[in-house]
Amino acid sequence: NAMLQWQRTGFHFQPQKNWMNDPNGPVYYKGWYHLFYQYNPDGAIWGNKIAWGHAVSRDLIHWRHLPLAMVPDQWYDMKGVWTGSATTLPDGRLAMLYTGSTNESVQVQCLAVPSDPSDPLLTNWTKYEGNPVLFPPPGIGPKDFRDPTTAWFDPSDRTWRIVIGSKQDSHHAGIAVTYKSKDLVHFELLPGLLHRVEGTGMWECIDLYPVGTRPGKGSENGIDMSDAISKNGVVGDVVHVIKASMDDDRHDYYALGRYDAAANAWTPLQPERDVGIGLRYDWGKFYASKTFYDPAKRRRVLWGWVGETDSERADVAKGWASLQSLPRTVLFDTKTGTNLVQWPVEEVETLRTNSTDLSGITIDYGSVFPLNLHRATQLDIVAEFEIDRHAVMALNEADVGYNCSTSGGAANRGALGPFGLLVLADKQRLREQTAVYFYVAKGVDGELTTHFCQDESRSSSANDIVKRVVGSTVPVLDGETLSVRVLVDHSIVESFAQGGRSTATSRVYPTEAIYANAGVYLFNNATAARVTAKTLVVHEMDSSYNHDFVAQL
Ligand code: DQQ
Repeated sequence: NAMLQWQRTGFHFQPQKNWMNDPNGPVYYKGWYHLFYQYNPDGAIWGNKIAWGHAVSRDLIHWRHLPLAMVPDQWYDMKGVWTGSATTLPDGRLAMLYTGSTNESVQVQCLAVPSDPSDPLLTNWTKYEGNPVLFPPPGIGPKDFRDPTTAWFDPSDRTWRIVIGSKQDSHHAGIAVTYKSKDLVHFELLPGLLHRVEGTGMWECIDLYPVGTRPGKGSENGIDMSDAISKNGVVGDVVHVIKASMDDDRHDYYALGRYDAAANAWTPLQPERDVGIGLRYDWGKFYASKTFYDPAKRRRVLWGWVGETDSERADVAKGWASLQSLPRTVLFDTKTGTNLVQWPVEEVETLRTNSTDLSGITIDYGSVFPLNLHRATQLDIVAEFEIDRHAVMALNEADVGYNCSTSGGAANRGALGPFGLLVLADKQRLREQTAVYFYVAKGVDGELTTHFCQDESRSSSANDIVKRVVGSTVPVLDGETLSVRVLVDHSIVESFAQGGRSTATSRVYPTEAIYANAGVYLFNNATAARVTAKTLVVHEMDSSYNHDFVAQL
C-alpha cells in the first residue's frame, strides 16, 4: 500500500481520487486559470457517467479543487458530459461547447455558460435550455461526432467558426468538419471538409491554432485564433497547426499547414507529414490534449491526458487513475521550420529547490555513473551531452535504420549510443530503471541522425504493466549539443529533447526504486565513443500539492 501511495505525484495535476481523462475547456478568466477534465465520480475506471471535474490556479502549478462543474443530468448528456472547449467572447463572457452523449448514445454538441459571470472561480454552470445545439449531420455516424474546438471569430462574415472531428467509413478517413454560427446556438455546416486524411480513422479532440513563424516577430508569443485572420481572409507570417487524437492508435498527431478561411481548407506544408502520419506531440503516453491561448502571458499552453499503463485492477486498488501532463508552452520552431517546440511553462521552475551542478562528467563507453543526490523522486534534470568528435569522425557508417521502438532499448549497444540518464533506478542493483537516452546513427554520406528514446522495459519489476521503448528522431542543427530536460515525479517521467522538438512521457511503477532507494545515473552504452555531460544540473522539486486547498473541499 505504501508503494501505491508513492505513485501519487508531487507536481503534476491529479484529482484526489477516481478516474480522470481528457483536459477540457482550459481558459484564463479574471485572474484564474481554469482546468476542467473528464472525471468519473464513481470510481477509478472510465464509465458512462462522465462528469466535468474542475480546478483553478493562479499560476498553473498550485491547484485548488472545486466542485464538479457539470454532471450528466439531461437527456442529451445522460451518458456523459464529454470533451469540450472554452471560448472567450469579445465582451469577456465565456461560452463552453461540449459533446453530450445522449440517453441513446448519440453524440451531440451542447452549450453551457457560467451561472454567475462575476464569480472568478466559475463554480456553477448553466446548460443552455435549447440544448443540444448540434446533431450529427447526414453522412456522419451518430457515434462519430465529438469534441468541438474553441470557437474563433471570422471577420469576413462576422461569424464564429468551430471544428469537430469525425471519420468516413470509405478509406477509413479521419475528417475535420467546420461550422459557422452567429450566436453559438444556431450552427451552419460549411461545405467541404477542413481536412481529411485517409487511413487515420476517427479524429478525436481536434485542435486548430496559429503559430508565428517569423523569427523575432512574434514567434516567441502565442497567438489567439481570432487574431490571426485578417478581414480579407489572408493570414500573414503564421502557420496553422491541426492536432487530432487518433482513436486507432491513441496518439496525438499534429501537422503544420496553411489555413484558408475563405475556402474552409487547411493544407499541410509537407504532405508526407500530414495529420496522423507524421509528427506527434509526444512519443509516449499522451492523449486527447488541448491548447488554450493565455492572454495574461501571451502564450499558447498545451495540456495532455497522461493515462496509466498499469492494469485496471491496480488502478482500482490505488483508487485513482491518470495525470495531466505539465502544462507546456507551444511555439513554432523557427530554427528548423519543420516542427513545434514544447516546453514546461516557466512557472514549473518556481518549484526548484536544492540544485546540484554536476556539469563536466565524462562517461566512458560501456559505463554507468551514479549521481550523488539527496532525493530523486521529484526532479527537474537539465542535461547537455557531447559525443567525442574524433570517435564520430573515425566511423564510416553506424546503425543506419535505428528505430527507438524496435531497438531493444537502452541495453542494446551501438557505436554511438545509447547514452543518457537512468532515472527512478534502484540504488541496490539497478534492476529497475527508466532510461532516457540518445542514439546517434551515421550514414555513409557522413550525415548523423539523432534518435531520442525512452525505455520503459525495465522501469518496474511488476508484470501487469505495458512497457515499451518509445521515441523518434529529433532534429539537431550544426553546432548544437544533444540536450534533454527530464521531469521525474514519482510515477511519471516527462522528457523534452532539443529544447522541446521531441518529447516522451512515460508512466512507470517502480517497486524498489522508490523513496530513498531511487537514484539517478548517467550511462553510456555506446561501443565507440566517450560522451561528456557538458551540462548536468539536477533540481529537486517541491510539491505543488496544497493542503489548505484540500481542507476547503
Ligand atoms: N474522451 C471523451 C470524448 C473524447 C475521448 C469521453 C478522448 O469526448 O473523444 O470521455 O479521450
